[in-house]
Amino acid sequence: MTSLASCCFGEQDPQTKTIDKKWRKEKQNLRRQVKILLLGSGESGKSTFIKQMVIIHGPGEFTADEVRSYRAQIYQNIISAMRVLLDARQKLGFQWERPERANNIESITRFTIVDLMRGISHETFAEVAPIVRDLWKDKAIRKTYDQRNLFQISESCVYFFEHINRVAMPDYYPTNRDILLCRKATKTITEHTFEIQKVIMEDRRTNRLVEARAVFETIVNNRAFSGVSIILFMNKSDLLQEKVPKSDIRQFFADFNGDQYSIRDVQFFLVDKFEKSRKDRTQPFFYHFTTAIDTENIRRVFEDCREAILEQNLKTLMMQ
Ligand SMILES: Nc1nc2c(ncn2[C@@H]2O[C@H](COP(=O)(O)OP(=O)(O)OP(=O)(O)O)[C@@H](O)[C@H]2O)c(=O)[nH]1
Ligand SMILES: [Mg+2]
Repeated sequence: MTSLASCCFGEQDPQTKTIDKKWRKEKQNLRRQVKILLLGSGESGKSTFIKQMVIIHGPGEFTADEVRSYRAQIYQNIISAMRVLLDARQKLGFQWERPERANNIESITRFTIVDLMRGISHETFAEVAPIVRDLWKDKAIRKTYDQRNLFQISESCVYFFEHINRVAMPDYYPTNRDILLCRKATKTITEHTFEIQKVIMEDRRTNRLVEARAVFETIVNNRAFSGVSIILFMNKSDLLQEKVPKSDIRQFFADFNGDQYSIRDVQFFLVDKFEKSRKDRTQPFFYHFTTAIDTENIRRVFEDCREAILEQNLKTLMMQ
């Protein structure tokens, strides 16, 4: 676009030139700006993706206030997870490997949901950390964890149980990895410089994949999103990789007819399920297998997405 000054008055004065240059740059920036709306079922990794944006495209690290708040949240994550395991062990009726450990459970179960929501101080956490560490050693707790498909638990708890000595130190300062693995449910719709995320109420009785597909189906077929580039992130690929050799997908999807031990077969079967739920198949379909806690993976995926979106926007522009 030419400036008003140059078309009306011929030669530009320096000030107009500067404004003109600034305007062109602004416009270029706007063209490059991509807005992302992250939608997905609860605990699918939306906030984790945003944390990666802070690391990759933002300041690179979290503010001291954020880190402090994550520290308290990590204490909470650890105690809550052990509470869940203790409760599930009892319900499953697994016998303690060392019965004397049963004497210690009260120091964990005494924490009410309200206590946990209010926040755990370092002193309190330091007191219970050795007990958590010891309980995590018991075969009954490990066996309970192996049955986690029967109850709700964040799989990040294993990482924190294994790093509990470091977390319990008085000068503990969460690393980026700790922050990426820390779990805090988002209760609001939040707009960031990078994107908008939305929470959809979870239905805890449904298999998570079935739930995720239902969310996708609603979004992809919604008229509000027609003409918008939709990219499917099949997140938690690392966990799928761990699970495929141990469990049988045919238990959940009877129509699976590939090799149940092949990660690729399982991944593509699942993508296909999502793909087929699209009513309008004329729009291109992009998908990525992601691991939101892995910064390098998200850096690469984000670049690919940006290029794909820009390319598609360009095509749309040329068709207009
Ligand atoms: N192993 C693994 N854990 C992940 C991955 N993505 C997210 N997580 C963990 O899963 C938990 C939930 O992730 P969040 O990012 O809080 O999920 P969310 O979609 O924002 O959930 P809501 O806010 O409840 O809607 C966190 O503890 C993350 O560390 C992944 O790719 N692999
Ligand atoms: Mg969230």
